Amino acid sequence: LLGSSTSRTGSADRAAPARPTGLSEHGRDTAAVLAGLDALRRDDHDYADGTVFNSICSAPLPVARQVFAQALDTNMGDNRIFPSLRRAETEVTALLGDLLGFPDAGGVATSGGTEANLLAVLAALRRDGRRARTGRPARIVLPESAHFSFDKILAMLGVEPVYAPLTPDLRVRVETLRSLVTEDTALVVATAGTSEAGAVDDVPAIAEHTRALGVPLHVDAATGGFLVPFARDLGHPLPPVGLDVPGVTSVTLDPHKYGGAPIPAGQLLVRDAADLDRLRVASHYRGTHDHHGLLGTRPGAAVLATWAALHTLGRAGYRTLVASVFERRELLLGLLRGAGFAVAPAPDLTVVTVRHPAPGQLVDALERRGFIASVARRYGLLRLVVHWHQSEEQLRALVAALTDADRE
Ligand code: 0PR
Repeated sequence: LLGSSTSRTGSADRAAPARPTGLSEHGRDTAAVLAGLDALRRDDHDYADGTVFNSICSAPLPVARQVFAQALDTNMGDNRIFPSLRRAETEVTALLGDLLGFPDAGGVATSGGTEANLLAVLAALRRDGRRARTGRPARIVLPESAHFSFDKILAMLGVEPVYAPLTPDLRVRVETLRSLVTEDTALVVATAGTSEAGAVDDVPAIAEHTRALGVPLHVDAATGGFLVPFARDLGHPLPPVGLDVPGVTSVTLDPHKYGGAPIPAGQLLVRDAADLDRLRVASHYRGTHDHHGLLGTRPGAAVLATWAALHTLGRAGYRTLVASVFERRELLLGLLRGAGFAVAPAPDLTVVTVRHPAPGQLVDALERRGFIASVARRYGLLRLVVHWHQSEEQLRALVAALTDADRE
């Protein structure tokens, strides 16, 4: 099941980029431009080359790549020129709604998880009549593990965050979170697959409480949206995280992570169509449509490629891919433990964290050996991301390099 490919070594050139001398008067021929581009990209890694162990993104499916390339000129900001895009967005929304347990979901195709999270927060603020009456800043309760997209969003929207602490498993501490939520809370956020550790919050336990108080609950499933449903089918002990959980009002998911679609495909799903109305902005041209997202001109290629990925794989295709990623994870865990590394905690999804006295130095030493790993800075843990671009041989090479780097 695990393919093989060679591993490359040599770390990226960290020298400052050369300063361009300005736009030349006359253009260059295509061959010269492409040669220049090769030089520009000389230090880029390739997901397939066995060096990338820090990325939740991967190469898209071949069909998604093909569709994206063919649809580069399509613009979701104008569905009179491209009526297919509204149909594709509606269909993708229904397919992803079905995946997350609610085929009647409304939704917006976004540019990645950041925009989807932003729209969820904005919809909640507009839903929050109480705040409008009191004039106080809106309060949002979110886990300390929330993705840094929320740092941007809360700053942009002037929202006051209330952070709930984590358990040793790096999931949000449900009892404490529940105690922080009041009827004045504009929104609660839970994460289904934190970017740093892949931890999946106990969404049903949180939702029970928010629902009783009438507070909306957004699940950031950018990382885990395509993993959790299939992992559950495969018998992994994970809670449901989607709109099948009563009380969950919106979900973010990122088809460009484990969905086989290209960057920047992203998606917001909402239970209640009224949330889409809260986001609606009318464009200024007669005959053109309303906008629900942040972007005006937006790439139709991403939604068409997502449509193609979903229809190509079907449930069985995703289940097989997810099984293969979990198989790689088990291999990596065994190799790490065998080499004496302290895995901490047992991972929910595909991010493996390792306790180490100097994770930063270890990552630097690994990079000198050509491998990209990362440090989950807030936890002080070495972070390794498992993805389907890695072969068994490459995972073995990683752990051999880690062992070697650790001796430095
Ligand atoms: N929420 C969660 C839980 C995420 O993991 C991410 C992305 C986002 C929101 C934001 O989504 P967009 O990046 O699509 O706007 N998390 C990745 C991460 O932090 C982003 C990433 C992916 C970074 C690949 C580097 C990389 O190589 O890991």
